Amino acid sequence: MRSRRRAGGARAGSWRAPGRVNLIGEHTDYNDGLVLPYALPQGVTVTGCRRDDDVLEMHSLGRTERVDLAALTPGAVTGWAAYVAGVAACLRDAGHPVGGATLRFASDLPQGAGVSSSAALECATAVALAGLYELDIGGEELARIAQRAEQDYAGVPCGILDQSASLLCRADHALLLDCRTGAATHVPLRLGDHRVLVVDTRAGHRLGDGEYASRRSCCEEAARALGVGSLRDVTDPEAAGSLPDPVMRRRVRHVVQENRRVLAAVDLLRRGEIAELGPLLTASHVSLRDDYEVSWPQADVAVDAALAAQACGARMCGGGFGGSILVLAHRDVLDDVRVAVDTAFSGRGWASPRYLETTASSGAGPV
Ligand code: GAF
Repeated sequence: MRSRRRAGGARAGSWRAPGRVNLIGEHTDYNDGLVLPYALPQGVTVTGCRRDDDVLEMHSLGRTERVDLAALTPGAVTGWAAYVAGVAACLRDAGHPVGGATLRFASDLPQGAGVSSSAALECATAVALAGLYELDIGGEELARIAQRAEQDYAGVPCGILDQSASLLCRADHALLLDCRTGAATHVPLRLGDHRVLVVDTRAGHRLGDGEYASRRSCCEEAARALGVGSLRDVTDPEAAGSLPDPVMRRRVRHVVQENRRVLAAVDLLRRGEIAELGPLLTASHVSLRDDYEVSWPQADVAVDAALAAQACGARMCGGGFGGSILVLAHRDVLDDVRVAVDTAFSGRGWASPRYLETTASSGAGPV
């Protein structure tokens, strides 16, 4: 749908889009399921201005890329610039009259850490171009456009979790998103004396190498075999028992139980029973490790070390195969958790992890 011009747009300005932590609800988004992310204070900032030609000029970390928007097709741009150019192209494909721009990016998000640096780049581009061209486009539509850019221009068949988190989250709240209906509910995140610590395991994280895509296609095949539109329609974990393939059965069991865990987590948050969230997070990790098979050795070791140091719960976060875990712990044991994870890593000769204490921040917008 062609967008309307919005009052207060600018020919130049700065915008910011955050990364995210997904509290719980992993590999559920592309199964029409439930997710519960919140936005990080860290993100991607873009400063930009409109151009009179149809050229997109992109600057980041001393690198410059230029593309002619009229000639842009998937595959024409690669690397980091594909995420940016892809958003411009997908905005235009959706009927939004976006023209040339010069965009300068800066980021304080760790890259490859599984906290959505790609989505933050896409969403920063989306809000910047919408702002520069004075387009009135809602966050849900921008999220779908940014998702399309990642799928078509970066080749990752991702769900809608990361882009929605970056665009729709609110400060001090987690976002309960129903990925089937798009219904977004902001759930107050009052952790009291507890903290969520992100531990970047420094094991590189890439979703474009086929494993993520194969999980998604396995779920789609399972839904077809079970005669449902998506795995969201499967509410009884035992229903998967009719599937002949044991791997597929395990994948389905993860998705069905993870959706239930999201709802249970929301209940606990609303009741202020924060420590009780811990076992749900750990159960999510075990399921992602054993049933969905997307965990990696550093994540498993970090989760075990955190739990041994009296964390309430811990789980891998994001798509998997590298990246970060999140740990829910009372603030009094945070130092013990760090020491326990550091010790476990150094004992194995692994690089020291990086730690990020998180707070729930607001979604993308003008700076
Ligand atoms: C990645 C994807 F981009 C998301 O869409 C989601 O599927 C996530 O992995 C797993 O929950 O971040």
